[in-house]
Amino acid sequence: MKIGIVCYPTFGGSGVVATELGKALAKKGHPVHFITYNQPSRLDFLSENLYYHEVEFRSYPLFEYPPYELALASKMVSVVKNEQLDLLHVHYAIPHASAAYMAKQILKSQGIYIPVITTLHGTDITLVGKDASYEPVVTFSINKSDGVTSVSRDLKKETYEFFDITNQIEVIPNFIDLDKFKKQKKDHFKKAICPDDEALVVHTSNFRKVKRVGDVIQTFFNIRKEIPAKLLMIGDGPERDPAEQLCRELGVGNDVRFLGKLEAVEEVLSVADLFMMPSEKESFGLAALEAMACEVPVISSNSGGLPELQVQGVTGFMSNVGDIEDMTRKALFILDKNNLPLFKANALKRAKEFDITNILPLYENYYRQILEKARLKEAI
Ligand code: GMT
Repeated sequence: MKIGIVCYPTFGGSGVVATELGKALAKKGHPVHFITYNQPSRLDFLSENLYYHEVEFRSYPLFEYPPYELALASKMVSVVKNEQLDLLHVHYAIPHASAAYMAKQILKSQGIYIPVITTLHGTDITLVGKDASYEPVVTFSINKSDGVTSVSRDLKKETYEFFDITNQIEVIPNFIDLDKFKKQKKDHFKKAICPDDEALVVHTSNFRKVKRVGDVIQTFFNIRKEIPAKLLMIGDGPERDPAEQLCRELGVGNDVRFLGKLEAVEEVLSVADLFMMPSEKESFGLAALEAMACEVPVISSNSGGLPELQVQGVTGFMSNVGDIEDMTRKALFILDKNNLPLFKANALKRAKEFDITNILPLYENYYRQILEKARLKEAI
């Protein structure tokens, strides 16, 4: 199958899933064409089956807001035509699904039929998509997609609850490449961060409000009152400054390090004892899965799709959003030297269920199903 993938080329979960999916499909022999405004951050290896098409958009003094969606649709039209793609798979509904719909209509007027699959990732539904400024377009373009997938059962449920959706939604969870995300021997690194064998807590995110980074700091403050511990905060975003300020106010500045955006997250996860994801909303929680694959148990909220990833009391614990006392108690239980080894082993065992080799065939089968449906439609 010749597949076009449209995504955000950034560190965010949807871009990571799209890029890793494209790389895995290319390895299996499918030519994959990425269409984005920048080289995706994890598109870091060469393959005869991988192509990248940059969306260029001209600005003009009249445009206060450059019309990216139009440039994207135009690029999709040219790539589908020139590369004779079989299908387009767009990740994150806004604005990719509506741009794909426009491209599809343009191609149809030229006698070319291209099926479009939209994958819903989370905030495109739970936060941004629901907003009145986008909702009608999101609803329309989901309904007009030839196939729709969501990364958890919870996200599927929420999509049906908040939008007037007539299309079927297929759940295909996030996945992990266990060759990349695995515990590596990094003793020197652990020694440098935790010279007195302190417990190491890690958080990674885009530091948006929805991630509740303040809860990570507050919980860490409580943990550190009981046991020696260090905290590494990876990523960057609007809530980083307030989080650093909170560390200063609580007097934990010396035990918390903000590392900013980091490529090799797996190296830090390799020496971690606990991962924290107290999010207000989380459709799946890819960052938690990455931690689990590196044998790190997780303290998270019980929001969104997290209960579809975490097993309560086995891979870690889930608490109600904002319940810092509960998260503290549970974190201390995990970090107890008598309990930690089992939690670590369980985290890895669960992560293996989301191995890319298990999930990739789900996408391939779904593609075939949608292509078959499209062929039947064309034949009528
Ligand atoms: O906020 C983020 O975590 C980034 C966001 C994105 O769209 O890039 O991630 C979403 O998609 C990931 C991949 O499917 C999911 O694992 C994340 O849970 C989801 N984030 C939220 O729902 C907040």
